[in-house]
Amino acid sequence: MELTGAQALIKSLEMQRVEVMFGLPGGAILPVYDPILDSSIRHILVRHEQGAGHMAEGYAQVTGRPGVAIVTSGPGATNVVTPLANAYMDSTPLVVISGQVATAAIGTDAFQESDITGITMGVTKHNWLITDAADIPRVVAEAFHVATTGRPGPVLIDMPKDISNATMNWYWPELADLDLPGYHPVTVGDPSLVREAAELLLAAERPVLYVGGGVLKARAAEVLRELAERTGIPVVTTLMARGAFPDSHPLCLGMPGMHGNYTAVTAMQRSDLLFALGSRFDDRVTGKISAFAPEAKIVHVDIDPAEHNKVRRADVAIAGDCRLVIEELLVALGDLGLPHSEATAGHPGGSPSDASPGAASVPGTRAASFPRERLGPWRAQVSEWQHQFPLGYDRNPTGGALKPQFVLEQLRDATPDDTIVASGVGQHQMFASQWWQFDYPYTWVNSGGLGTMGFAVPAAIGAKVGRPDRMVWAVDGDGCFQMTAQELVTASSERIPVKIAILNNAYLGMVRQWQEMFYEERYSEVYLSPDLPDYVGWAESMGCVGLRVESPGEVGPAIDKANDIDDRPVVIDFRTDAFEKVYPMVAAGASNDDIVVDPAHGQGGR
Ligand SMILES: Cc1ncc(C[n+]2csc(CCOP(=O)(O)OP(=O)(O)O)c2C)c(N)n1
Repeated sequence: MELTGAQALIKSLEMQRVEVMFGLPGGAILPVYDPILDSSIRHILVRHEQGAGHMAEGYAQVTGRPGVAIVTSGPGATNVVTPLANAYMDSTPLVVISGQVATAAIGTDAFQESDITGITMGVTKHNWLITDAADIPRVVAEAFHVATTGRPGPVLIDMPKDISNATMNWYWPELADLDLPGYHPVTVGDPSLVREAAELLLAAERPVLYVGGGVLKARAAEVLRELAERTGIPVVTTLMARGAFPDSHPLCLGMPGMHGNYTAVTAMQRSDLLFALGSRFDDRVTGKISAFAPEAKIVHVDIDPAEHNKVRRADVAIAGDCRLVIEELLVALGDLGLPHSEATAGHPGGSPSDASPGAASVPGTRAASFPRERLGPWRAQVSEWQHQFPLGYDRNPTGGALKPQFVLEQLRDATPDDTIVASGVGQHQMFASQWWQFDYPYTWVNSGGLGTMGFAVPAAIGAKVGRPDRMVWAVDGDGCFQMTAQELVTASSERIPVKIAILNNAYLGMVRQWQEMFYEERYSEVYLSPDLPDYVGWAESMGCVGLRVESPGEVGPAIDKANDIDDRPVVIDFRTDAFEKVYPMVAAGASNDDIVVDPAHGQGGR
């Protein structure tokens, strides 16, 4: 069958069972837009290519399937660089297709030419410039394979216009036909290392399971819970791993790090064994690295061996998929005599997509001295910290100010437990991560590594496209909202009923907080105004319902109203206290020992 390159590209995407792509056309990609009309793939026309990339990320984060974005050459392609960098940092599988000028014009500074494979080399797992239409099916198959295997990540396919117009004979490659020399992602862990890790785990007195986003990528939430319950070891979930272990579980300590709660931060700091699963010892988690968890041995499980010993030397470094390694570990623990779990069943958190056929229970062979009795003092200490330092804020503020934490508590309590929450970057992101109760995996969509303002609105739209059955809220800052709000036009026209809570504190709040704390209250370029723009008017002009909330008593009714609307997006402009700060806080570069609990209320966190 003879096809044009453009037809072959769309057919290849169909072969990959792509159901939706987010994009915006232009000259160099025009030939590819024509066969989209005859395709089964839904195309969502965005208003800015950055929106396309973040929508594809939101879609990928909640479905586990690769997100697809399609853009034209030059400015279309450069507009998607931020989402590529974002997806690279957060290991999100993304396939971006960019148009390119005709091959004969490459290198001539042709109209709308940019060297996008060069530009994105550092922010993609791999990229391809197609120079022969016959390569298209193979390159598409390779691109999806690379994006979704090993440590997931973004890839880019650059498609010159003459290649789209050329003809080729259709074929579909087998896995063995792919041309990926040197690409052999690991899956299972080395059994002898797993055994060593199991022995360390059984010998520890103050262990912590330090869970990162890799656990979600590996769809390992269910086996993680089995590991925690069988060993009785407390769990921290990083910003990228919220939901990987239920916040309501008695073993859950919540989020560690710069704005983590006191117990999670301090448990890691005092631990004698940090069992890191799909986490990367990010500086926002470790604080001053030389002072981080000084007495802890480290077991580091990561599918990407480049993460091992990058920041902190591991005593046992296991390269492998977190789900498979935890399954191997459960077997090893059984062989070493660890009995079945204590009765902590009945907590939510797994999802059918998490089911792991090989993760069945493992018979214990002999009674072990470990671990729950021995962990008694450690767990008692952890509970004491939780009791002593719960997360808090001023619930009776002078003048009836609207506290952002109050808004989040109300929103959390008025929405279904499996609501998907997307956030921007700043104080509102930290408040959302602290105050939401994440009991289900894949319900928290956020920009953890790159920290991209403007992520929330398009990511929420992509998430709603991927999970139309779920309620999707974006929690955004007023600064972030102004960066990508135009995508609400996309959401209105495509009838994607996302809901946006703007925590409008009239400032670039997180930067204001740092200027207050570290620059002697010298506020430089952080004031935004609460009224300009008029968020309600803006929302309505974009086809959304716009609501404004100025006092605590209006919060509940407005949320109820928004929850009842499902035929268009809703935006609520919450006028929150401009001077609220995020606590607890470990200052940048400080030791986690110097965590500052809320000085006004003498409280730390959970
Ligand atoms: C694209 C981008 N530019 C700048 C920053 C630096 N930055 C981090 S948080 C922040 C303030 C965000 O303000 P807002 O969206 O109003 O949220 P708030 O902190 O007030 O909740 C800024 C400017 C960033 N993270 N991303």
